[in-house]
Amino acid sequence: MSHPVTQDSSRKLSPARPDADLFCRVIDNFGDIGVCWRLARCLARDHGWHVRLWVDALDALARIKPQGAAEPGVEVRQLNDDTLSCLPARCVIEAFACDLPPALVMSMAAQHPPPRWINLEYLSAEAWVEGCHGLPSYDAASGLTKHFFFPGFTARTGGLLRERDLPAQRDAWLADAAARKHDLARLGMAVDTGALQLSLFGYESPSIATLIEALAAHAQPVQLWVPEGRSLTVAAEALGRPLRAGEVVQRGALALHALAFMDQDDFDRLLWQCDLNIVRGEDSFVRAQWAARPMLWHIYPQDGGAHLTKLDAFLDRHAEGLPAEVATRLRALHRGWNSTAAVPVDDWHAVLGDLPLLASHARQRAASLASHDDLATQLVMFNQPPI
Ligand code: TRH
Repeated sequence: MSHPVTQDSSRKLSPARPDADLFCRVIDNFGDIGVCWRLARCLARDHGWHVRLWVDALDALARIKPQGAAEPGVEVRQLNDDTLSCLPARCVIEAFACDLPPALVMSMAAQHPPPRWINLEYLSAEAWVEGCHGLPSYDAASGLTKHFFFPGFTARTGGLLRERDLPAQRDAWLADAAARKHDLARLGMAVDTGALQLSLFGYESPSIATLIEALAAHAQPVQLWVPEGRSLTVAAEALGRPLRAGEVVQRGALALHALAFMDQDDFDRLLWQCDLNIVRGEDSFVRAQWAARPMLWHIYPQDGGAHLTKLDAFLDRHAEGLPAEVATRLRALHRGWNSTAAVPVDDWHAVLGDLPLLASHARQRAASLASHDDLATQLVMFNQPPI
């Protein structure tokens, strides 16, 4: 059940003080900034918050952020610990336990009352998340308390990032052939409507080679869209030739299209129009679920195989309601893709045969997940003073 979010009237009393300072340090790739930019946008667009987004790597933000008009309500600032001195916002969010600049923590401690201090954690479907979401943690150095905020898949977690109008936007775009054609053409995508559509945005996996082999032998034409990046490099190796954005390689039934890296909104459109999306990390993983299409998750590898526990926890939830043999194949595909051994070509064929069933399952899953409050809404509720 979605909760309405009431406006906090204290905002109007101090317009100069932002509602949130959101801190992001880019470890690698695009997930850290991808999540933070999306959260900043949701807080601003859906809740009217004024967000200062502090980022140490503005170049990473530039890759994913739609160009052109500024985003009302979001102020992007270069994060530079040495020069940071400003009045903290009412709510200070450190994403993924990135350390806050010490000078900021000192000014937070000097405020009465101090800002709400949130540590936004990584997404996991594991059961323990419910018990840890919202827990306080005392910071002895400053005397402040911060709270852990865990995204998640159940009502007892912080929820998933989702713009308020996302399902409606997705469905409207899919129903509007002219808009679709225009956007896809802008992205350099000549879509063959009779072809099976796949996208590939993962890391390196030996299964990319067997996927190509299976698709080349598929009974129906296939278009595989691969944005520039790590998976495209592996695909190019498998095909034995370099691949630049805009180039197409034909192998049997398969046309593999290399795409230029696009902004987050266009990346959504790519996912919306595909029959199977291979995604990774955290943000594209969530977006593939909102696309309501079958998906395969390339999870971010962690030391000691911790990511495999996370993967299993997700699959336990994701496969709920699927016929047992389809669920078993889906699980084996995920396990295979995330291992160092390639998924056998026959297994690919079997899963491609499951796509119609997986498609209706994905629609149900997306609708069920969308019945929970989204992450930005929950954060806003968490920040409201008790009545
Ligand atoms: O890029 P990722 O692998 O990100 C990460 C980081 O490695 C991070 O350190 C780790 O903590 C986290 O994963 C779990 O995958 P992710 O999360 O899917 O982020 C990719 C972002 O890039 C996402 O916001 C979508 C966006 N994107 C575009 O905007 N345009 C594109 O063309 C593509 C392919 C992706």
